[in-house]
Amino acid sequence: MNKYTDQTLNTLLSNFSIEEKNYNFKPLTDGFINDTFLVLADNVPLYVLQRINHNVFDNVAGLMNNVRDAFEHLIDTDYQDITLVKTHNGLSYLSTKNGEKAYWRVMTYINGSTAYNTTENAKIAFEAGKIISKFNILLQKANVDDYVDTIPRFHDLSLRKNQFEEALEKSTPEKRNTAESAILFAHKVLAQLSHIELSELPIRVCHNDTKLNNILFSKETEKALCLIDLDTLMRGYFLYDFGDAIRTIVNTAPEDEKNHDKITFNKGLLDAFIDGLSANEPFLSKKEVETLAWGAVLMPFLHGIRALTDYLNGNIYYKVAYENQNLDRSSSLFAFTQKALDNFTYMKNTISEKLIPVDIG
Ligand code: GN1
Ligand code: MG
Repeated sequence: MNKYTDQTLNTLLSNFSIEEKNYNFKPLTDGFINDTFLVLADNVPLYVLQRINHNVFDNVAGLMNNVRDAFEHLIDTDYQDITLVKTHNGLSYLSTKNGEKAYWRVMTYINGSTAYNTTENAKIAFEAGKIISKFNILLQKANVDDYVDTIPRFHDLSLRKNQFEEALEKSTPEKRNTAESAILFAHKVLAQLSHIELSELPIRVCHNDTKLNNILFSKETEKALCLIDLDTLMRGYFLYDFGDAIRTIVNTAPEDEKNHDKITFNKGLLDAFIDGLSANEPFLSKKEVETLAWGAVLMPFLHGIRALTDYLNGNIYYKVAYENQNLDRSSSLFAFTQKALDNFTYMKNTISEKLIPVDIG
């Protein structure tokens, strides 16, 4: 991240339609994929400048087109909008070629907003549910065929299984030994999940990365304002958005928590989140409501197996802060997957009590 000086970043910004001045930059280091900077003038945060990782997202033009289209639908009194700042050429991103190729975009920053990595607060859980249902309801008006798959088969379990088996085969005996219990767990759950039937679920434009820290909240009122990080916005099933939220809200510990005693399946937070989902008009089909609980098993498991695969591959996909971080993340995500399985009946009952299905033809 330190590879960019303020001067380099100011030069990049001069390509965008914002006032020319000497901005300051604060790296935001929570993401695993892109490089992100808060842009400040006189200590006031004004914009977010981001370098899109084109090794992960190889169709940047398609990705930015998805985001532009979605922003046109995400307009509502209960949804705060973010604007893409155009370049002087009228484009929604800048591509640079001097030396290494890179893609940059600038978005407006919502002052007074904040994000949480974890929460113990039922109001935050409720608000998260409410904004996620609002987001999915607003995007029902979008045409799924206008959206490209920014990462094809992103949440496809059979793809992730193949990538895992391949990494396992190529990995060293030492790594396999260190990761032994995670590998055993992966095989066990892969067998259990193979029967989930997704084919009758409607395909929606989903966020596909609705972890809690991708939701902005008002610092003052704790109301959820909007979702951020729309890079994986593409076709998907609602249970993906459900499961990613559950794994980061109902578990009050961080994603890479090493002490598994701290990993929770907090029923109060689950109830509050589902109450939030139902605070907007009903929008889920009968089949979606019936299969929703699987999302809370599938998503932590998918992220866990991806992290495990990356550990076995030698950390080539996610940025890691230390050698075994991917393994710690996978073990922790698997511990939560087990808790979701243990609480499956409770989840199913709560969902069917609180979420009224609709006919969506
Ligand atoms: C990655 O970089 P970030 O935090 O937006 C990953 C998500 C995971 C997340 C954390 C494109 O997202 O799927 O939820 O790490 N994004 C991609 O596990 O792989
Ligand atoms: Mg993301």
